[in-house]
Amino acid sequence: MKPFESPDFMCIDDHLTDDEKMIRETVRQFVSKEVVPHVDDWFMKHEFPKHLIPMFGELGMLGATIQGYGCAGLNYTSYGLIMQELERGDSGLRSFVSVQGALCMFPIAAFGTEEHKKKYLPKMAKGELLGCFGLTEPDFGSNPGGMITTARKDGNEYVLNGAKMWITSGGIADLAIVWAKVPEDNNKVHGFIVDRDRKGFSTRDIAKKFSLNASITSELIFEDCRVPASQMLEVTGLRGPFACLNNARYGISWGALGAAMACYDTALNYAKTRIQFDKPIASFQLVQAKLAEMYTEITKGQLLAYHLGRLKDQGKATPTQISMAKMNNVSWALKISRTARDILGASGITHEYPIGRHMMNLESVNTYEGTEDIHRLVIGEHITGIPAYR
Ligand code: TGC
Ligand code: FAD
Repeated sequence: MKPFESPDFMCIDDHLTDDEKMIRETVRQFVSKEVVPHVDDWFMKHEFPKHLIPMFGELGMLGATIQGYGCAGLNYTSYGLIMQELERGDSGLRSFVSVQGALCMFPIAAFGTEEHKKKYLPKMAKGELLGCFGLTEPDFGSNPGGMITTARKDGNEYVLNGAKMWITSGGIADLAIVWAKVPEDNNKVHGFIVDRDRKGFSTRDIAKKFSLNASITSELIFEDCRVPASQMLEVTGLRGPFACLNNARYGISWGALGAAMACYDTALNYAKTRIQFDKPIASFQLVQAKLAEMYTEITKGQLLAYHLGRLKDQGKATPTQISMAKMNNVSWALKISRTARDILGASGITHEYPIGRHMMNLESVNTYEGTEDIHRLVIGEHITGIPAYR
């Protein structure tokens, strides 16, 4: 099979540095060799490929943008390219890397003490310690501000009670970044690093998913779980978890392009070789219209992600710009996967091709990290000045 090449209609490659291209190529080869041939099997068996974790570490993918503490200190464009290549393999693997880096290592780096950073980051960068991020609750998804998990102060400890739901990597995590309301601080939201071995902390994996089967999704349960006050992060209010989401959403805007590219590439190759009415179906205008739309939307998504990456590297990217990129690129990736499935006809529903898996994964990606409509409302608020969530 010929090596994968990403579309580059608008010559974005001309603007990438040699280092950025080299990072993309390294991850591309890793995904082609270690992920693509096996991932359908993992997906079918509902298995997360833990054996890849040390390789993620060796390749510098974990906490890739963090400076020092054993992290690669890459720029955000390189990080985006890594996410794109990983998600070409499977959204579940990109999810794992997003959660470890953007949602767990980032808050430790940004809001942790020097002691936290030294204790956790070097091991997390190697994949020796795994993290999960608990914001969503069974009754509070799009509206995390309503959360009912509490962390009551009791002397030099906080006592956590509540549950977090749909938590990526929960079942395998050595630590959880948990967001809870502190009654002694007017119910303001605070973040805690909760080690797996704390008494009163348990997890339960969510089985029988249609989507992200090669990723672990769990419930976190806290029953009078005591954590030392020193495990509290130095940030108050929802801006703490939302700052983490900005980084993860940014990565997803690139990642979704990778899934879209895998579907487009599969559909294009299929259309050129599938004969109906004595001709390749790629020769029919309606099929070409579908391919042209997929190609155009991938190209527009690339421009959005690339420009956002450069803004982020200059410290200029705003949360609303990130919302737009996450919303647009995931929404289009999902539509592209559905169109690709259509081009393959009946073959599109089989596991012989990756499209069905990407399509089902993208349903989750469109929901997590803020649903498509929540991001639409974020943009609506930016335009009108009127928040319309409530
Ligand atoms: P609101 O009153 O607007 O804001 C509260 C405070 O937060 C600040 N803020 C932000 N700060 C940084 N970045 C952002 N993106 C921010 N958005 C808001 C805001 O300035 C304010 O700060 P302060 O200091 O004045 O208090 O909040 P709200 O309660 O009205 O909610 C707004 C809304 C709906 C947009 C927000 O709640 C939202 O984004 N909801 C979606 C929830 C979500 O995305 N959950 C994701 C959970 S994690 C996950 O899905 C991981 S999947 C991982 C994987 O497997 O890849
Ligand atoms: P709801 O908030 O109940 O939304 C249901 C529907 O109502 C959606 O269509 C939504 O757009 C719509 N809706 C809600 N409010 C409004 C409104 N104001 N106006 C218009 N429409 C609205 N969370 C974590 O904290 N950590 C994780 O690691 C994590 N991993 C996940 C992994 C997977 C596989 C999945 C599926 C989810 C994960 N999540 C995680 C949770 C995810 O962030 C939430 O599912 C998401 O925020 C949406 O919440 P919800 O599912 O409760 O849907």
